[in-house]
Amino acid sequence: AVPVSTIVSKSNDDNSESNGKHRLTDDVERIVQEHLQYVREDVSNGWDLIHQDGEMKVYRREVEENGIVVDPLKCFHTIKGVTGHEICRYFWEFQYRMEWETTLDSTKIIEALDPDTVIFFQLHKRVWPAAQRDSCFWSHIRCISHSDEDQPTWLVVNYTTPHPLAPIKSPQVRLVANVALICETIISEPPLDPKDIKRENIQCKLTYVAFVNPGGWVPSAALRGVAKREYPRFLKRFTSYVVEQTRNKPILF
Ligand code: H13
Repeated sequence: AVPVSTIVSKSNDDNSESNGKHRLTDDVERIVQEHLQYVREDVSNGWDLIHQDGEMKVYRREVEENGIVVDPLKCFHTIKGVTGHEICRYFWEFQYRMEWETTLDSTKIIEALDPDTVIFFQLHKRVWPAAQRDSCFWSHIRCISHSDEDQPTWLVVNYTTPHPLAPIKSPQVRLVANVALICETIISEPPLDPKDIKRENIQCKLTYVAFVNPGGWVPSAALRGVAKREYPRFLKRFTSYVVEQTRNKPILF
C-alpha cells in the first residue's frame, strides 16, 4: 500500500489553510447533508425493485434528462461480520480499489484536500455500446456519532468536480456522478465488555445511492441493462471482498 502523501503533492495555494478548510469544504458539507436527508426517504413510491438476492435489494427510478438515462439508484444490503467503518474504509481507500472494482481500467489520486477528502481521476472500462468514459470526483469519508452508546454512522460520498489536472479531452466522455455509501453497525447481544464483541455479533446495514449521468447519449435499453447487471455485481463482489479482508483482523469500529 502506498501512503497518499507519497503520490500527491499536498497543500496547493487554496488548500489546507490554517482553519482546516479547503476550496471544496462547503460543497462537501452541503452534499453530505443532502445524502443524510435523502437516505431516510423510502422507496415505496415510484421505485422499481430491479434485483433481489438474499439481503440485497436494488431499486431504481426511471428518469431521463434530454433523452439521456439518469435513473437514480438506491440499494440496501446487510452484511454479517463487518462494521460500517470497515465497509466505508475499503470503499474509500485508493489502495484496495482495483482489487474489487471490475468496471475500471485505472484509478489515481490527483489531489488530497484533507485527510478525509481526495480527488480521484478514473478511466472506466468500455462496458456499454458507446465511447469510453472517465471520471473526476472528490471522495470524502466521514463518521457521524449520535451518542456515546450508539454506533456511529459512516459514509463515503463521491461527487464529480472539474480539475486542472484532469481536463476533458474530446472524444473522451466524462461521467457525472453523485454517489453515497452510508453504513450503520448493528451489534446483537452486546457483551458487557465491548472488548468481547466478536465478528459473529456484528452486522452492517448498508445503503448505496447513485445518480450517474453518462455524459452523453447512450441507447436507453442498453444502459439500463448494464446498470441492472453491474450494480448488484458490484455490491456482491465489494462486500464479499471486505468480509474476506477483515475475517481474521481485529474489528475496526
Ligand atoms: O461506486 C462505485 N465505484 C466508485 C469507486 O470506483 C466510483 C463511483 C463513481 C462512478 C462514476 C463517477 C464517479 C464516481 O462512485 C461502484 C460503481 C459500480 C458501477 C456499476 C456500473 C453501472 C453502470 C451504469 C452506468 C451509468 C452511466
